[in-house]
Order: sequence, then structure tokens, then C-alpha cells
Amino acid sequence: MAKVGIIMGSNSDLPVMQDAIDILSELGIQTEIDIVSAHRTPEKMFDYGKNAHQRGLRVIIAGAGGAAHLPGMIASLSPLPVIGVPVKSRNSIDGWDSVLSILQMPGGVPVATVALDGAKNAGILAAQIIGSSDAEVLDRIIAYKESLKAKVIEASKNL
Ligand code: RP5
Repeated sequence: MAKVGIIMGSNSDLPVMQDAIDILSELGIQTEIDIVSAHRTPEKMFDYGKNAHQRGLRVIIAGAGGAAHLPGMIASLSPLPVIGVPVKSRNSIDGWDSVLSILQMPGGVPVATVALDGAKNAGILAAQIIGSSDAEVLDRIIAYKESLKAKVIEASKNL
């Protein structure tokens, strides 16, 4: 079964990245979670980026804050689609440093960047990528979107 790799630069990113773990679990998609630091464990990052596609991972979600080099470096090493989550970490000035470090990739090396602390959307996007070639996952995404609609309709009734 297709799996999503979720990596983050530090344990301190986990409270934000948990949203990706939770939504993927809700959508019935397996995840493999790890801490991989571009600056503190560069050899591990290199190994992860080079080999992720060979052990069943189909999408990588990478979160980091401040000088957030992890998503871009993983994208430079891996043939898999990489979704970047900018984290408003304690070493981030105001979040813009995290966003721009992940967003402003050079041509040829894309990172699909979600909003600041937007790990939930990263999880949904990863599920949608898998769902584009997996009918069961696609059905779950359709049901999820219906549930969003139902919540808004319910909320407007209760005004
Ligand atoms: C980044 O630095 C990590 O992704 C984290 O967002 C930030 C702070 O890391 P810690 O000092 O909390 O380990 O590389």
C-alpha cells in the first residue's frame, strides 16, 4: 500500500506536523514519521532523500521552520513529490523566513508549499496525490469533501 513519508527538522515541529499525521490517519493512509534535520543530520537527510521512493513511499511531507532547508533539499534528492510545511518555530522571525525558504525554489526543483503551519492541508494534498491513481482513496477524499460541505450547511442552519 502507498505510504506518505512525514519528516520534520526537529521534535519541536511535531505539534504542527501532527495535523498531517491525524488527517492521513482519518483518510486511512499509512504514514512513516521521522525527524530529519538538514543542518544537524545532513547525512541522514541525504540518505532519506535518495532512498524514500524505494520503500513504498509515494509522497513526502517535509516541515521545517526558520532557515527551513529540509523540504527543498529533499526535493533536490528525491524523485517523489514533496509538500513543504513552513513552521512558525521559535527561531523563526515571524514565519516569513520559513515560508520563503520553502516557497522560493529554483526552476526544476518544485516544492508544493502550503500555508504557515498548514500541515493539515499538506496531509490532504498528499492523500489527493495518492487518490489520483487509487480509486478507494479517491472515494474517501470525495466523502471528506462532502463532510466539509455538510458542516457548513449545518452551521448555517444553526445561526
Ligand atoms: C528548524 O529549526 C526545525 O525545523 C525547527 O522548526 C527549528 C527549531 O528547531 P529546534 O531548535 O527547536 O530543534 O531546523
